[in-house]
Amino acid sequence: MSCADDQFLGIDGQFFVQKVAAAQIFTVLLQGSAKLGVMARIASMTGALSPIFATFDPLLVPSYWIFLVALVGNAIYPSVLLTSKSKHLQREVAAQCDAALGVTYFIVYCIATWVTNSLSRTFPLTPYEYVATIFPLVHILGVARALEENAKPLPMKRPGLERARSTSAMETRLPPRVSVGHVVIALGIVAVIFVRTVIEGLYPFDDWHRACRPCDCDGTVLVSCDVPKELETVLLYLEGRGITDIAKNSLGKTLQSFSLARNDISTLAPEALSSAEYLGFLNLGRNRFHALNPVSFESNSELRGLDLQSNNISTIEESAWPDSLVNLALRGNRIRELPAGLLDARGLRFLFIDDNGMREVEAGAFDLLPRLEHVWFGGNELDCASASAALPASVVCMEDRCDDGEFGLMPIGDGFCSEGQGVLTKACAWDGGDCDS
Ligand SMILES: [Ca+2]
Repeated sequence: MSCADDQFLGIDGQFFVQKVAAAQIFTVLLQGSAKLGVMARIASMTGALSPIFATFDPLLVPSYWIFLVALVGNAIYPSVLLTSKSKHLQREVAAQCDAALGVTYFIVYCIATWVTNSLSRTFPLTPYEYVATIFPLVHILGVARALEENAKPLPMKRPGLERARSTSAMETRLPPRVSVGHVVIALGIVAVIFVRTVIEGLYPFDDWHRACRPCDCDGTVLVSCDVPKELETVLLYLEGRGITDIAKNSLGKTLQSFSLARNDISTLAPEALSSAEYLGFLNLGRNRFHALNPVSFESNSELRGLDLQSNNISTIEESAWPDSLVNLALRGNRIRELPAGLLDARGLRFLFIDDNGMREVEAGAFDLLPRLEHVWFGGNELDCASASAALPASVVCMEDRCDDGEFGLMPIGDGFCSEGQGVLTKACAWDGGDCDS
């Protein structure tokens, strides 16, 4: 079988050019139809990445264009090289082009889907997407093997292959008429795939300057997030976009970490977050909240961290938080009093109520926080000593300021060792103990 394969379809085989021509049409169709739309959506995620992947942010748009250029190149190169009278161009260079394009498809796509946290796209679930992702890799291995075989000295070849090897490049080249047909078909496929993204209104035909890109706002209300939904992204950062509210069902189900820091939100509609049922971390810091409205989090039974720092919150109302909540940051608000029996969060371990100008903590204020470990209390009128009567003995009261950088206070106690994010310090309770193992 492999002998026949070498003789007819291998790099030196009689039907090598026909095989390459056919395979390249298939590659263009598969890569283009499965991935160009994904790459276009990823391009419009620019500016909405987690700070962890900020380095890659400027690369999202170029990666779309690299992918598109690779597709066009893939459509054109076979008809140029396979019609060549030079055996070197017709065989080796064609195989090298093939391998280079395969590497491009694989690497560009994997990095782009990884940094946008579109994990189900990187590790696709449907057989079609699976083939489209893995095919270039398998193909590269095949091409590499063929090039390697070809590099072997002639005497190593079996006698039967001598005829094939002696076939001149002129005889085996793709007839010019076929090559014209090839390039027309291949470019036609790329054009159809491209037009489909135009119809869908994807990058570069979307409104790049819209305030809530990659989502859409009606005025200042976030009304849909189709691109992140379709990418099934798990992290989304829409910071400083002037957003005031979120319409029901705008968020995708796969969203796990969502930042709306530095917007203009004062209240959230009751079901604003209900569609994001796996939401684990929410940053609402530096908005305009003047009260806590935990009714908004009723459907978010996975919520582990909530950052509400630097808002305008002055009172704690009676509130039941999801039992999953581990870290609540109320730093930099105007909560002057902590009344008894109102803050009810059965799983809460880390509470930031520093920089509030706190004057009074009632006895029993922490009674409904049975798992509380650390309270940050600096920058208040009361200090830890004067609040100690209300604090259970097992709770560590912190007066040192835990400095949060671009990653915010949410890494503390999130269950992951957040080394390099500035929280592995005594003042930050050693990342909430996340690095102990
Ligand atoms: Ca951590």
